[in-house]
Amino acid sequence: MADITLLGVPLDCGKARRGCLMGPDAYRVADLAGALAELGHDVHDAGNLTPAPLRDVRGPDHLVALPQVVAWTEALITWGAEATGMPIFMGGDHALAMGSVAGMAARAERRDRPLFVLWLDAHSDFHTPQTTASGNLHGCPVAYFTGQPGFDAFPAPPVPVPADRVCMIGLRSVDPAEKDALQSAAVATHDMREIDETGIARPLRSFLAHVQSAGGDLHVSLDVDFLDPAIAPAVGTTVPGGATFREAHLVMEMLSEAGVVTSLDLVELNPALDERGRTAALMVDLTASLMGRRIFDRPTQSFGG
Ligand code: HAR
Ligand code: MN
Ligand code: MN
Ligand code: MN
Repeated sequence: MADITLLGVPLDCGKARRGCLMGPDAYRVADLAGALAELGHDVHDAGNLTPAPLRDVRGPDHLVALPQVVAWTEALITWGAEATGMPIFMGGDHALAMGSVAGMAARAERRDRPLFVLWLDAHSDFHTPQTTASGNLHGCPVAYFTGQPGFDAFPAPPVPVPADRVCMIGLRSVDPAEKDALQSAAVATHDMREIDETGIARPLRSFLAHVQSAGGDLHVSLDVDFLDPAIAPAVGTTVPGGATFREAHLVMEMLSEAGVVTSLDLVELNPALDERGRTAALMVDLTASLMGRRIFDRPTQSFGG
């Protein structure tokens, strides 16, 4: 059983529309801790993280809340590098993944293991401060933690994650600049057209086999908008054509069976946009599936063969 730490990260400045700061409490109200404890895990709620003190940082003028996002990133890297067990980062918007992933990469290096990242999102979040048109830093975390240039205002990621250790599934909103950058980067990108043609299990299975054979740690970053808006309305950036209830559960069950997941982000939940808490409840159920909830037990799967 896992030693799970829930960390609230009420970061709400990665974009203009407010509400994600209520995310951590929505997960508490939906009893994420109870759902995981019921599966036999040892669960601790570490409360909410506090950002580092604001510094006078410079960057392109159109960036939204740059000093604040830098301050959160610093606090997350410090917290994550020392974390033990299985951290679950309860967001907060996706700008938190700059610090959560950079922190987990620092921790993985200390454990002498390579860190891999599974990015479950409608968006590739691969902008740099120079390419983002919106100025919203929640659209930039993957470029940051893979060590792309242009993040001078930020602390350098202690251990950049090589792009070829990142796998994105669920893509259906990729800006032209991101598309160009992804074409020359080694990130594995699986868009919804591919999922429709081949199914969601195929790219996931091959990525998990790769993580297993490398003896890696796996960080999963789950953006609410990975899911179809019909089942997950509580997000500011809904994009039609997302993962179904069944696809999302299958992903979580395969992740659980692979036994390689060592940390998780739950991001972009905006409780002000939810309908009677159903998106929060779905995210809790998906996390429970990731942590071992099953209909029936199956023989442990080997993704190597
Ligand atoms: N690509 C767009 C931008 O940079 C939208 C980014 C939206 N990102 C998230 N997280 N909601 O995936 O503004
Ligand atoms: Mn414990
Ligand atoms: Mn995202
Ligand atoms: Mn998204």
